[in-house]
Amino acid sequence: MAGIVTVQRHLVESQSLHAEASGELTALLWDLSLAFKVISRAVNQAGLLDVLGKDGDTNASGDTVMKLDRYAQDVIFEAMDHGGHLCCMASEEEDELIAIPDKYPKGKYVLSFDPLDGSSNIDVNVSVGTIFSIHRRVTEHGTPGQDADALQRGHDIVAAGYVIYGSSTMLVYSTGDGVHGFTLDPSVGEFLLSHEDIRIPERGKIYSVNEGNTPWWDDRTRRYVEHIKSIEQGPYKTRYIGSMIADVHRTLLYGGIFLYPKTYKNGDTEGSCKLRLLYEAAPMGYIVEQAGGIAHTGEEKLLDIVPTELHQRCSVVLGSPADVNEYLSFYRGER
Ligand code: P6P
Repeated sequence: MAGIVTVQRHLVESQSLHAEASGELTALLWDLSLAFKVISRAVNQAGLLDVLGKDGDTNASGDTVMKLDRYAQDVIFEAMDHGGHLCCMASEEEDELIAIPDKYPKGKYVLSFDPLDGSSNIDVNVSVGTIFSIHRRVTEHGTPGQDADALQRGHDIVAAGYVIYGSSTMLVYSTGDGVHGFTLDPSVGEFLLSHEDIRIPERGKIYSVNEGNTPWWDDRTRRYVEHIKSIEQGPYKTRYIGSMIADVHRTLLYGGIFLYPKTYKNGDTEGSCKLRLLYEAAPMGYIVEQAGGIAHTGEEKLLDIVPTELHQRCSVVLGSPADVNEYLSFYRGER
């Protein structure tokens, strides 16, 4: 067993770094890790079980809900509703805040999550994932949670991470002391430490953006992308999976930049965003910044945004410091 570090052991050892830690966050994350194993089993069997195909519903963001989305939502709710660690939850799949049932105690944390991000890719066997972030509640302890508990800045996250259900199932999380990756060993049913203290490279050679939106970007973004595609820049390689956890996970390990800028379609002068702040952009931005990268919207640092709605969207520019700063120099009109 020498050298084998389970996520449980890592959580307990990380907790010991914080004298004030009560162990509640550790227990919360341990409960979450069980939900991830259950979802991993379903995603990996998706081709065999009757869980493919669209459930017909649409979620709060107007996306068609795939059956696995709903399954993942239910698994996380059932794993987290009774432990007494949460006062409420916010999910991509639920229009409103999710209450903790009256019969269970209300805890001091709030969980925001996207149960299965990238789900439009499920039936073509592309990596999908779960994204989560945890804040301390800001309303009266012991009472049912309120929107205010979920509507907090990314800077105030106490823990966040994602699970990527791909060629292997990997949990990547941070509690503020760096970013650590754990790979699920199905033979023992444990997440084992495989990527300790992940640090994003200062600069990469990969850009990740949906260039199908090029006609609707602002000119500065278009000029930046043309710049990194130029011969003198290498040029950069393009990699775009269309599943945020997969594109950001690769950016975290290999470096480079992930962009989902505003689009200006049909006379839209304000610009529209696609990615959701609370349970996509902020947790992924938190992870990237904990690994030494930068998370931005073009206009402001992503983790500074104070959410006003559970499903609000924002533009996303994140990745290696040199790459994000180069994009910002174009976006600010300095180049
Ligand atoms: P597009 C998946 O639906 C998602 O929310 C993210 O995981 C992904 O980065 C993005 O949308 C892909 O959007 O417009 O490029 O298909």
